[in-house]
Amino acid sequence: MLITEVNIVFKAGDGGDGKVSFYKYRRGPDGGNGEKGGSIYISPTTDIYALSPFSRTKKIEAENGKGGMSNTKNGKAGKDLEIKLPVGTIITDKESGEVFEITADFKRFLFCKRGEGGRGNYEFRSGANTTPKFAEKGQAGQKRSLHLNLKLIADYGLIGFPNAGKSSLLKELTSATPKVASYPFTTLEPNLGELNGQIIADIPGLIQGASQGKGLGIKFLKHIEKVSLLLHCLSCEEKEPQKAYQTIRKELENYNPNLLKLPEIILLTKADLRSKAEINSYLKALKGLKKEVLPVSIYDWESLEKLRALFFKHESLSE
Ligand SMILES: Nc1nc2c(ncn2[C@@H]2O[C@H](COP(=O)(O)OP(=O)(O)OP(=O)(O)O)[C@@H](O)[C@H]2O)c(=O)[nH]1
Ligand SMILES: [Mg+2]
Repeated sequence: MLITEVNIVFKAGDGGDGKVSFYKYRRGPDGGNGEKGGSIYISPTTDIYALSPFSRTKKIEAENGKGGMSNTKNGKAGKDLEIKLPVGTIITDKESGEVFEITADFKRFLFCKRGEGGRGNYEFRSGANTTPKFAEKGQAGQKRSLHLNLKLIADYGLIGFPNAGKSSLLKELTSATPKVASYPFTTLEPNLGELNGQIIADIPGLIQGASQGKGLGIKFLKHIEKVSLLLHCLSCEEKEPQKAYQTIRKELENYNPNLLKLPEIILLTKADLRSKAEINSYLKALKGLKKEVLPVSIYDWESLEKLRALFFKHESLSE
């Protein structure tokens, strides 16, 4: 599943404590130094699934440094951690309020600073105090409580009435696993999937009056404002396909007239429910719209191949 939002704590390793210790027979100090902990670095990745491992964990910690030992032996340094975050991630430090955005040209960045090791009592010997009975504590590694929010800019947007088969198509075309059910408003939050490096967004169904706040649709229209292609899903179950199509277009227009300027194709969904002749009469009824119309069915492999081919054509045209 694509994870786009997590709360997590990143913590750099603490430094090891210095040791208080004395040579057995000569009475001088021999406590070694603690070593530094590991720092946490962040860097960008194009893997949009990179937040997924964080959904099962609350804290990511770099190794602590080990404490000093007798015989002036120092501890062992903790290993640094490098965390790759998907391009488009907005990191908010919940305590300081600082915000970082992972862009494609983001350079590897020291994000949580290690704690330095403490000095052992050997380091504190002097003429005035030949037997120091103290050592330094290691410093704490930096800890940050974070909110990570991946804002993907979708390339394709699936829109249409509730129950039109939008989520079913996303499921067939990508590895996303959205909920699909035979009732309206199954999808309550946008689902995202990836096909050939392109992001497809499936948003909750729109209904008449959506632009005035009816149903769930309106607050999700912002996710499709920047797509390069709208996939307008129109079910073969619609009795008046032209009218159904225009209802959705009107809602888009009321929300933001620019949405009407986006390239759009009509997917005549659930084509398996109708005969060839019926599909042809649908195509005829939609001809006046002067839009590309593709009958598709999740049960017809060939129709899905045609849809994939259409995506690839669109991609190569927009490159
Ligand atoms: N026969 C047939 N049924 C389909 C097809 N695609 C989807 N369905 C069914 O139609 C119903 C609705 O599918 P969804 O994919 O949940 O529809 P949706 O557009 O995402 O619906 P909302 O999330 O409510 O907006 C489910 O029962 C699906 O199994 C298809 O190609 N053929
Ligand atoms: Mg859905």
